[in-house]
Amino acid sequence: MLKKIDHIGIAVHSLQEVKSVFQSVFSLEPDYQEEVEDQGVKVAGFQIGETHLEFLEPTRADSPVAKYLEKRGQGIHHIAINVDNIHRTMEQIEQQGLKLIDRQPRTGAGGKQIAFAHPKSLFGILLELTQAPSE
Ligand code: CMX
Repeated sequence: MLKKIDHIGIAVHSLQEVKSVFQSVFSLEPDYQEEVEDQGVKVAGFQIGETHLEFLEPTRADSPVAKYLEKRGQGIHHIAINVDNIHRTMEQIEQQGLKLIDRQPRTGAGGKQIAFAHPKSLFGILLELTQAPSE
């Protein structure tokens, strides 16, 4: 059901600051950057081996990431796991008692289909399911 960790999402105040630190400390540039308007964030992803660290900066005050930063400060916001069939996985995890935030998948960074499960139903982890556009 779960294929691999697609990315770890990290809430930050400034992507510019992250890019500057990653460039000077690790000589790393982001391999994707985009705005996901639906989620109220700008993201920058750095490849680390087979996965990514994805930094998220809010673009509006009412976005989930802005609320998270205000309440908990910068840090790990979610873990995204790649699945073969997002609809089927959503159905299965809901049947097993997890609380879905999204009733239907939405479009996230890179055109992936994404859906979230509530951290209160999974040991405090905000889980993002992702399915690549071609899958
Ligand atoms: N990880 C762990 N716990 C979290 C959390 C997170 N990311 N976000 C909120 N919580 C906890 C809060 O600390 C709070 O706990 P307490 O009641 O113990 O204080 C509880 O969940 C409720 O938090 P809240 O601040 O009242 O927030 P909401 O219930 O309004 O929203 C959530 C929480 C998860 C439903 C909302 O953030 C959401 O819908 N997230 C999914 C969408 C999203 O995060 N998009 C950004 C990423 C976009 C992308 O990757 O493209």
